Amino acid sequence: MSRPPAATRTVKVMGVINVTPDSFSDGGRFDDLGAAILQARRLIAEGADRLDVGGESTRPGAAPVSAQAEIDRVVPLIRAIRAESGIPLSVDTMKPEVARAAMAAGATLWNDVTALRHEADSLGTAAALGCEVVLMHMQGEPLTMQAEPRYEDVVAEVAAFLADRAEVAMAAGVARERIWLDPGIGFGKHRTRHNLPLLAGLDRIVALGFPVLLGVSRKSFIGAVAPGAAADDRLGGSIAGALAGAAAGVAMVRAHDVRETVQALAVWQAIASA
Ligand code: HH2
Repeated sequence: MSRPPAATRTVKVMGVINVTPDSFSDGGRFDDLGAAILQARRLIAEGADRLDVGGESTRPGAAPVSAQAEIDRVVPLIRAIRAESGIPLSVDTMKPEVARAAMAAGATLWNDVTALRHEADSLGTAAALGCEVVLMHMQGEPLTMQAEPRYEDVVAEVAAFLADRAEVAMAAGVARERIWLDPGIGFGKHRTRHNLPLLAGLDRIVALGFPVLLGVSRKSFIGAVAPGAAADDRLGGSIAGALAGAAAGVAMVRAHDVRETVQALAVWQAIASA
């Protein structure tokens, strides 16, 4: 196995908490504040480097949520975690209003699956907040993105999109060192024809020169490769995807199963640097 450069050997883990009734794998499990706080404590104890709090599902067909309803879901949890832990927190939202409320409550990273395209003031809000941002690739809109995604060369197109969004964000005043890129596995991509080549070509996204966040946890491409594996039965495939990301040099993986992901990455890293 090739030895990864020192700067890319320590892959961080972002634990996911969805305070939603309908997220594709953990919907309804943490939409009660008490259950969400317990889950946050658990993910921190399991070794999460960051936590990502979401109040709206992005799965195809998920019901849209108003900004106020989203704020009511995520802000109490962000406040509660902030009161007892210094772990960096992000908010998974497309809405500038929600990002503003989350940052005021103690989050420092805006994870936007639309790469700051959802609303006219998304870019200006990110610049004014001075927060870190995740710019993620998605073809189409969450509701319809899986209808008929098309690419000539998925890796080249995703890389070009992310490079362009980083330029646009910097031109709007977002500092270069606050930008993360994410290829958006499962967002407007055919389960195998697009997600697998994109995962195989992750090094070309890493080569853009920004830290890369990768979300493969429990996603449907795993169920396509391993038929019959339901969303809560995809741990092995999720870890395989995380390790493929680590080998390509991603900086962080987004995971529901933090304990197992941290362990897999630690062993991979120990082997890679032996
Ligand atoms: N995937 C999901 C949600 N947010 N954000 C980034 N940056 N990258 C991802 O791959 C990503 C993301 C989908 O997973 P989940 O949050 O579990 O489900 P849902 O959107 O249904 O709440």
